[in-house]
Amino acid sequence: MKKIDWYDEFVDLDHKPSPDELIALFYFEPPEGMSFSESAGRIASESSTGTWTTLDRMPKRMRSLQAMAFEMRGNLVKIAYPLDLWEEGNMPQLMSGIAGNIFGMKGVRNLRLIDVSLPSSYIRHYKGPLHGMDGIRDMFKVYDRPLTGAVPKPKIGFSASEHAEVAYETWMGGFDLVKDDENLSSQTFNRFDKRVQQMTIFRNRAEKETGEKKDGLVNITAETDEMMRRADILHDAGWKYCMVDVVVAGFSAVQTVREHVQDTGMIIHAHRAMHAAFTRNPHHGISMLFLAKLMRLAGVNQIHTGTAVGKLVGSREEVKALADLLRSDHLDENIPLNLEQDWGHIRSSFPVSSGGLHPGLVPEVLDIYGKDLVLLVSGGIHGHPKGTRAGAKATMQAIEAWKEGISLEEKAQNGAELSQALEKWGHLRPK
Ligand code: CAP
Ligand code: MG
Repeated sequence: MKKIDWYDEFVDLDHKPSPDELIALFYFEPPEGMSFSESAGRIASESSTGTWTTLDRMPKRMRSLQAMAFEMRGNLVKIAYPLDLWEEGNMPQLMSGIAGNIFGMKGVRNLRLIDVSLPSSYIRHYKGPLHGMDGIRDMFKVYDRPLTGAVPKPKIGFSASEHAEVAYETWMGGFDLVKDDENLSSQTFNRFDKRVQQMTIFRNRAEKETGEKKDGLVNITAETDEMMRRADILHDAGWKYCMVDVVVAGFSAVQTVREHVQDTGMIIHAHRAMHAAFTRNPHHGISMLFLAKLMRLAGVNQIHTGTAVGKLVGSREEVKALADLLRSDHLDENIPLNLEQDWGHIRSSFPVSSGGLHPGLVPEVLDIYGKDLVLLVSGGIHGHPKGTRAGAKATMQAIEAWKEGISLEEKAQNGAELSQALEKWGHLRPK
């Protein structure tokens, strides 16, 4: 019978990828009655040049664009993608290929994109972060501890001036940064322009009174032209950072913001709200590791990576792998978590740990991450019995205890604020 499909031509276990091929690692489950090889062929075909049936008049040269499944181990498959499949520097197009139709194919029951090893011939078309972690530390003159920050809570509802007053208390408690919550943009009760104006007044006052650099992660997420306008308002008011909800804004928007800050030198904080819609299921979707890789490549300076001990999902191993991916120049292959990655000219990004944290959990988080981290403690300072400023002080005392290698309880003997925090929360791990 005449061959009607050609998926087997996208599987070659003897294929040796060339140095400039992109290598993707997938977890996959074939549907009932389909072999692993047939299913792997469908993944490679649909994410490169294939379709469901043979094409008798296909020009021979197009075979050089075919992806090739070349290594299979249980539910894991590695697929090599010729470089020419990918437009230089176009992140959305990369995702339409390796993370597009394939998730909806009947040829897989489940499919998860774990990682893609990007060759230097691909990453050279991206700028990456404008400042590495060192550049950001130089701005704050903070070198021996994590950068610290908090979100005013309740997360939504303050007026612009109330928001700025909470920010002032946070900065006066010793924190470096005050972050907008992911769903705060420019609502009727807290317009963006008004919030920036109020925050600027209180930031200047806090800097004057403390002698320390203070800044904010103000959320510019909106339609892209409006995002540029908001970034410029921040820059003109002397702010170093802007914040983007990168998943809901999208890869194109992140690339646009990165181009836009090239001249102003602004730092981009990436919130990852909505990531868990596709990162959480271990059998289907896209790993947080790959999202973080793309965000560093796109040029964000810091991105949320979890706590392992707080209120949101993310294992200790995943959190550690994420931190290494963002901070290092090279990552060795560590299946099933990640593939090898050389970062070349791409500067480092800070991991951000946030979500259900309070002073009692600080040492556990720092034991995982070390000091090269942005630590966000929000409910865990505003819920302090003595209020926001005391909560921030308690957190700073907890960081000092970790640095000094002493227990929180010991540190609390000389830190009333930490003692009060431990009395309320102890070492509670919120659910
Ligand atoms: C944390 C937070 C952050 C989450 C995001 C919140 O507040 O502001 O958005 O940390 O999760 O809205 O829950 P709390 P992740 O400190 O009061 O919990 O960092 O995992 O992306
Ligand atoms: Mg939030």
